[in-house]
Amino acid sequence: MTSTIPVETSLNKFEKLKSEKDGLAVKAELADFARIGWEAMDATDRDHRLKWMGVFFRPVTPGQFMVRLRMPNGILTSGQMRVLAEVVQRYGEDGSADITTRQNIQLRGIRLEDIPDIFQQFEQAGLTSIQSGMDNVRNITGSPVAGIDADELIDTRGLVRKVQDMITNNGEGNPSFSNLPRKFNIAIAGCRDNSIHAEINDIAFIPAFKAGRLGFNVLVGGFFSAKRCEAAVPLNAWVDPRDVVTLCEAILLVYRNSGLRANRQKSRLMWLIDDWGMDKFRAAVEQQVGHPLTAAALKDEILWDKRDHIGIHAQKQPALNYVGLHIPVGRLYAPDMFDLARIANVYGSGEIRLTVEQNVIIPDVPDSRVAPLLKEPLLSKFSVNPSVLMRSLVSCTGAQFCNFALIETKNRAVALAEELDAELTFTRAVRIHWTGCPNSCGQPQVADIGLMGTKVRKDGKAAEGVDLYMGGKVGKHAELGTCVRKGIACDDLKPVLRDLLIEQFGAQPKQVAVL
Ligand code: SRM
Ligand code: SF4
Repeated sequence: MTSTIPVETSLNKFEKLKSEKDGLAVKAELADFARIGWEAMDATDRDHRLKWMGVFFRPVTPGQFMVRLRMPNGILTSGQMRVLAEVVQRYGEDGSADITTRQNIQLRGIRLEDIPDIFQQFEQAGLTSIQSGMDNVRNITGSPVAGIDADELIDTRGLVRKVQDMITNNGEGNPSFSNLPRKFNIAIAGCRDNSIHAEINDIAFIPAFKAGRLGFNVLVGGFFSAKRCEAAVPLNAWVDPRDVVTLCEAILLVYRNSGLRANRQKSRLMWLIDDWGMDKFRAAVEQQVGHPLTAAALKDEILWDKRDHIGIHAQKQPALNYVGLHIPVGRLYAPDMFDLARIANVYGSGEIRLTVEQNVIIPDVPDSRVAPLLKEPLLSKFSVNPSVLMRSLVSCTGAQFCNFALIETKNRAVALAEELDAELTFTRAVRIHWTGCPNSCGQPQVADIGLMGTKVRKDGKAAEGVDLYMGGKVGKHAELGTCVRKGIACDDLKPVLRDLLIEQFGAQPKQVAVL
């Protein structure tokens, strides 16, 4: 495949750095970087190109890098989890990792000098972090209960893996897709509840029947950014599962070759679709595929409300269950990771799955092993039955590690959810998502209550605050929420949320016993 990336006369900083040296070129230089150390490195290699290897310089903690893996369909083995646990325990500054909003894992506090060793261990374990940052395709999400859900329509596991292998050249790194105009997200939904927020991806595959055959309707252009947020729109195409890889490749090539590159705020796929109109975009994809696309099925099969997969659920395989564990805001420490690996081995088949709500699923637990699993001490930390607000809580990284952050998120999110759970009773789920800045990594637009970090003035001083989003709907008829109130100081947030929960979500204050 040849690269035909257009050369523009005035390149922005990122297009310039990519045209000077491909991001993947740093792969061959990792040993050198490790030897000379981060302070002596070329700043562009360190701050940007390393992200092509999934290695993120953290200005908040200079010298302690973040490593973002790829977890196709959010699935890993207990052996892989153990390798990740060993890495954060041995090489990580505070031995922690995070489950991300793309069913993925990021390791914290990693030193550059350890990267060659760590990558060797990844390779032996069948793990990769390649092309997981900057202008590459992010972790590809798929139904978290693929292959074990009794009601699933299409098992997404193999498809997600094949798309990842195509994009990354089986994990070796693929220069054909290492210089996209911007980041790119792909999701493949195989169940009836759209448990991966397909609609917020640049390409989304949604199960649909066409002439009695089961395949996917295709949506394109969904994205969030500080400038604009859009749900994906229909491409008016239906594909057989066997054609998913080819269609992804074709759309990526159209985007790579024709996507807008002048302004990074206007470079995501939707901006190209707007520029061209859907008919021209679809025709370009058809030309790239080499044949006409089949028109979309009139209706898709997303008919259910979204499930969160927490708790104990019967699998499609008789006498087996999957057990969803709630991981508060996705934060894991090395001992937790070792324990999760052990639990997956002792009670399940050794497989571990991740959800976009930053939680874990242990599949293949026989009926007779459920009760002993529930007695495991780890389950007092990672509950199968968390309190209502904690259960649906999602948070991006925030100020602890992210230099874009306008506020601290994860600790604040947990503290507030715990306090409000202690004070209120609920008759329904309420999904609260926190995100530290307008980049929206914590997806506040899909939440019942979304909280986006901002700066406010309180008592004449600058303070941390949030903009309030509401109206996000997930599952069938998914819709994006919008900002309904701006600039609430974090110190004033609790009573605001309490009133909102009582007035709009039917929460009731708990009765306090009078003695
Ligand atoms: Fe994100 C940039 C973290 C999901 C939109 N995101 C970043 C960076 C890399 C910024 C940086 O260099 O510090 C953050 C790293 C912080 C850190 O140390 O962890 C970061 N994004 C995350 C994660 C870890 C949030 C989380 O706590 O789960 C998620 C990692 C997913 C993964 O495994 O790959 C994450 N980011 C998302 C999502 C949600 C999603 O994909 O469903 C979005 C919105 C959807 C989208 O992209 O359309 C998202 N992240 C962004 C953006 C805005 C993109 C844009 O087009 O403008 C940025 C900024 C950028 O790319 O310039 C960004
Ligand atoms: Fe960082 Fe902002 Fe993304 Fe949160 S939303 S991880 S603060 S870039």
